[in-house]
Order: sequence, then C-alpha cells, then structure tokens
Amino acid sequence: MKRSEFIKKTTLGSFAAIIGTELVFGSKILKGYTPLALQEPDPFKLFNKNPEMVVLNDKPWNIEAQAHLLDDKITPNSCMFIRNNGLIPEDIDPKTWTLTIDGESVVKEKTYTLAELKSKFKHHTYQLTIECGGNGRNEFDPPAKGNQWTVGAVHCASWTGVRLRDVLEDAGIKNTAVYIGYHAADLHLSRDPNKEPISRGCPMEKALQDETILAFRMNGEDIPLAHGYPLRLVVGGWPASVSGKWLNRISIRNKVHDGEKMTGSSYRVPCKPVAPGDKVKGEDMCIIESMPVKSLITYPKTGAIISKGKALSVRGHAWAGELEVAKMEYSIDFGSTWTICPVEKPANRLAWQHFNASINFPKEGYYEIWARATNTNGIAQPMLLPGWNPKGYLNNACHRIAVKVK
Ligand SMILES: Nc1nc2c(c(=O)[nH]1)N[C@H]1C(S)=C(S)[C@@H](COP(=O)(O)O)O[C@H]1N2
Ligand SMILES: [Mo]
Repeated sequence: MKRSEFIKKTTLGSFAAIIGTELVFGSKILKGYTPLALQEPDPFKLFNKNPEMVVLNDKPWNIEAQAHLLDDKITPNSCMFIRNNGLIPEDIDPKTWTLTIDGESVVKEKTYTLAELKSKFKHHTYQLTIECGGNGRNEFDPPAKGNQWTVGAVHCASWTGVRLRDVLEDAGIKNTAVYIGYHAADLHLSRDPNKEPISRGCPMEKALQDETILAFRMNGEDIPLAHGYPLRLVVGGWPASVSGKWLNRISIRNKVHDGEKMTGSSYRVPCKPVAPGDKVKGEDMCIIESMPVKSLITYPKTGAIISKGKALSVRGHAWAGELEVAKMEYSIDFGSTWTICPVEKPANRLAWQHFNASINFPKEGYYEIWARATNTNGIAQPMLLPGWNPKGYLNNACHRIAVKVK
C-alpha cells in the first residue's frame, strides 16, 4: 500500500486549517502519527480564542469566557465559549456533507447536500442568544458534577442559514410529529462509532419557529470548526445543548426524542422544587425548555478602580429565553434598593438586549454592582441562587461585580 493511501486528503484539509498553513508532505504521514504541531495543541491558537478565555477541560474541550470578554453587542468567535461532549470531527469535507431528514414522522426520508440547502431555501440572519444549561453551575451547593461554568457559557453571535421549517416542509411532516432530534458527526469520547456524544432536540412548535435555523455562517464567515462547521442547528433561547453542531441528520419523531442526554438528569430539572442535595426520581424530572431571564455586566471588569466624584458608565446584556427583557435595574447596596436603567429592544426575537447605566457612588470604598433583569411576564432574576437541582442547571442569579472608589 502506498503511503499516500494512509491518510485521507480531507483530514489534511482540516489539519491545514488548524495549523494555519499548508502541511507540506502531509500525504506522506503514516496513519496514526500526529504532527507535533497538533500533539499539544494550544487551545487559544487552535480555536482562535482570546487568551483570557478559561479552559475548564481539554478532553473534551470546554472553554468559557469571562464577563468582560462578552462586551461586544455581537459576540466574536474569539470570545465565544466552547462546550463539547465528544471529539470534534476531523475529516469534514463540505463538498460531500449531507443532511438527512428521517424519523417516524417524515413523509419520505430525504437527503440534502450542503449546496442544495444553500441554493434551494431562502437565507435568514438572526442574532441568537445561546446559553449552556449549566452556565453558573459553579455556585451550587452541594456542588453538581460537570464543567464548573461561572458566568461565561453564553454568547450571542449572528447566524445565517435556512429555516428548519422550510426544509421540514419540503421533506414533508406527518401530523404525528411531536419532536425533532438531531444527530451529528462528532465522535464519542470512547471513539466507539456506535455511541453518540449527544443527540438532543425540541418540540415541533419550537422547531418550526422563524428563528430556528440550519446555519452555515456565523458572523458573516464560515462557522468556525469548534462551533459546528459546516452545518449547525441554532435554537435561540433554549439550552445551548439543543443547538446541535456538525449536524448531519434530523429525525422527526412521533414521541419526545430519546437520544443521548435527553433522559435521566441530563438537561432535566426537578418538575417541582426540591431541597438541596435531594435525590430526585427520573419521573419527577422535566426537560429544560426556555432558559430563564438573566443578565451580565460586561463593562467595567470586576475589580475596577474608579476615581472619586466621577460617574461610572456600566453596560451589559440581558436576555430572557423565549421571552424579552422588559426591565433592567442595578443595585450598589447589595440588593437593598434598585434603580431602573435603560435596556434596548432586541435586534430580533431571541437576541440579547443591551443595557447601560451611569452610576454615582456616595463616598470612597468598596462597592458591588448587581444587575437584575425582569422578563415580560414580570419574573425577575433571583438575587442569589435559584432552586437547587442535581446537575446544577439554570443558575440565573444576579450578576455582580466588585469596584473600588478611590
Ligand atoms: N454535535 C454536538 N452539538 C453540540 C454539543 C456537542 O457536544 N456536540 N454540545 C452542546 C452543548 S451542551 C452546548 S452548551 C453548545 C455549545 O455551543 P458552542 O460550543 O458553539 O458554544 O453546543 C451544543 N451542541
Ligand atoms: Mo451545554
């Protein structure tokens, strides 16, 4: 066998993208050998991330932002958190990539090439807030296992693609359809091809919304590899785990999708509040749907030192899952009194909203600035932790930063 047969051309392509230049003589590499440049990858270079991003895990890669890195209205790739449950696919060829629509409730199974999806259906662009269900997990007590996300597992990028609704209508949906479930090209950590790292979904009603898209571009460019290149399901306002990366199949189910991480304690919370540390039975757990109302102060950075007698400009974003943020407030006295501040309308439904405030401090000393959003149903963020749950999901406590006035 010739050496060149040992390694697929497509794999070379994605290596080249990671290294940032041509892998000369790449076709001579024996199977199983990993070039040095890829042996101990620098995640910041590998994924084009800001060096202030925080790596929580490297097997699989889980990287989060810090609040001040999320100051942009539209989050750039460099500051977007990465959450992987498995291994990033290595041999992606957009020319041969396909999406199959199947399942009990599809009229006829249908497969589209990427080119067909792009040419056959109208393109739409939306800014969509995507927050990991486990964002804020680090605060729960007793602690929950899993990545100890602080506040940085959220982003709002601009996504371009076609509506899932248009594609499903083209394929034909039976009236028995209840749920969609996605399948993707990432590999299970065990490398067992029969296991999926994650396969989640949402009810038809959410799947058919205008803003639920099959995206092929992010912030005007091809989607970065770590965020789902070349095709991603993007479902704003719901746990980010519904937004399947490296998408190659969507099943239209006649029951609630039962894929990997749809059952047990994965992305499910007690249907009724429980005491911290309680054991909760499977049948008493409900699937997380809309994410709760929440906000983030992105300027200044916590720890800022402010000169006495000057008003401080504060800003950030607020979002409310399926709803909108109706009111934004801040407090400088540990939540004892609150002051309303302006919050903009979203760029489109499910995009985060921007708030700002100009704050005067009565005298020198240490202060905390707390931010609190209220949604259109009148529900406000809790000042401290919300209800405990076994996996530490949905922590939407008020974000707080520390400042010193000197
Ligand atoms: N195929 C696939 N899609 C996936 C995941 C994954 O591991 N594999 N992780 C999910 C989870 S739990 C989250 S929080 C988001 C993270 O998206 P990001 O890495 O683009 O920020 O992707 C979701 N989609
Ligand atoms: Mo997640």
